[in-house]
Amino acid sequence: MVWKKFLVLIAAALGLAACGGQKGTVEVQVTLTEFGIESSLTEFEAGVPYRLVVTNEGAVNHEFMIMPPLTEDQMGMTMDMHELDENALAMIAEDQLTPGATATLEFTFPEAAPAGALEFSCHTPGHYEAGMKLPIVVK
Ligand SMILES: [Cu+2]
Repeated sequence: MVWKKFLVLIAAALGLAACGGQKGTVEVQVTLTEFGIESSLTEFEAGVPYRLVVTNEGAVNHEFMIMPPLTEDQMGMTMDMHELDENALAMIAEDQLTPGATATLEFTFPEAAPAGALEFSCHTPGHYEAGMKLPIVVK
């Protein structure tokens, strides 16, 4: 009798653990085009795991970055790609986002970011200036 009860408890605990892992991740659909970025979510919560499913619906390669907006000074000049990568919180490289491709990025924002602090962007030369940026907020 007692033994049976114990087994039921174990099964319940395992079931909860399995659910917890699944339930926590929030899926977000992001679409890249010439020249814009759309996202099913632009308000995020720090500490919540997100699965960003990024699709390139355009006709040329794009890349996807989560990083602070460029200043006007930075925008005028050709940015050093290495410098850009260092500023990015997360990114999907251009070779994974060829036309028609979908790439997935698992990302958890470590801390809150007020309006104007972060955006989704594409820094393939010329694309950012052409409009490939989308402001986001992290609460
Ligand atoms: Cu682009």
